[in-house]
Amino acid sequence: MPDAGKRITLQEYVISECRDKGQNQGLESVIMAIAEGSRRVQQQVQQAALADALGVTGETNVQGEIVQRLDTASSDIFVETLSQSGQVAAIGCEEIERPVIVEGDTSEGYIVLMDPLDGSSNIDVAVSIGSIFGIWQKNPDETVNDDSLLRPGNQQVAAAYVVYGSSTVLVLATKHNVCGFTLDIESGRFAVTHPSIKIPVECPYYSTNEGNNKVLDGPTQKAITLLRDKYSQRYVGSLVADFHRNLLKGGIFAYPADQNRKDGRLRLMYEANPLGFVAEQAGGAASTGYERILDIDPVELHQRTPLILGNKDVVEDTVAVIRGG
Ligand code: P6P
Repeated sequence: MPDAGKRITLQEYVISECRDKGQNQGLESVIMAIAEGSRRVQQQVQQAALADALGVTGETNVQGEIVQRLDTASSDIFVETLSQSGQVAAIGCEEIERPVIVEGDTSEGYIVLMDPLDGSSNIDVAVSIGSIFGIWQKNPDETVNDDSLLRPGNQQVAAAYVVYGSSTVLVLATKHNVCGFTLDIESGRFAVTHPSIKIPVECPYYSTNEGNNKVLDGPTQKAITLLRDKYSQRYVGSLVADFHRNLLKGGIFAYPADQNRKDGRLRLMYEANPLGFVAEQAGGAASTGYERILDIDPVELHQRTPLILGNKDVVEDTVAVIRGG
């Protein structure tokens, strides 16, 4: 087993990125809460079948989607670790209709928007899934309420995602860098494995649900056809897995609006905004097809958005065709 002990740990990295640079005081505690939660989620995901924890709860979430038992378990885990960090004032979560306002003195705290377990349809078939987090710094002395969470993505101070795949990788984007860490199962610590991630200029892959092609408008169908003619399709059906591959290898992810989903399928606040922040910090781009994702002024916690995400040049070319260029 490679010695993760010789690698910089996530905690050492976050201290150097934040505390030593005198920025985002307390962000380290938020990141470590995400890390601890993902370590526990990883254990649950790996053991779910053996613990009879697969399957559905019989409920539907605010999105009207069937709730997987691991969705609820993951949401509970992250709400607990984030609330106990002492630095989180409020949490928005895909699985919870209203924001969780954390009690206690968090006058200098952070606001975290999360999709605790993305890719639920893949849980029962052992395909990669993930967790996604957007992090905003609350305004000092603001008394947080539901509206405190409705901030544009361009005000995020950091974003992170975790992919539970052949290994468990946490990717953290701050204003200065995008860094990947791999979980050492034995020690329970994340160690640096991808020190400084930049999305490759070469773009070998496109990720889209080709089954939706028949319900796309003309310009969008043309945009997807151009991607199909140029690149190889890779589509897992888990946004985090598709995005992580494209971030490391080069590629574009496209879930555009269609006749059945005029506002798109994916969620702005805890999917598009965090991954758009990661993409841009890695030299990529994120668009609705008509505007930059991070510039959208949100009106509703669970609002959806079309999402074109990945290699900057290819995103820009695809957007130009969607807009009828
Ligand atoms: P479709 C998973 O449910 C998810 O929210 C994303 O992770 C994924 O990219 C998308 O939906 C897949 O949607 O319509 O292709 O099954």
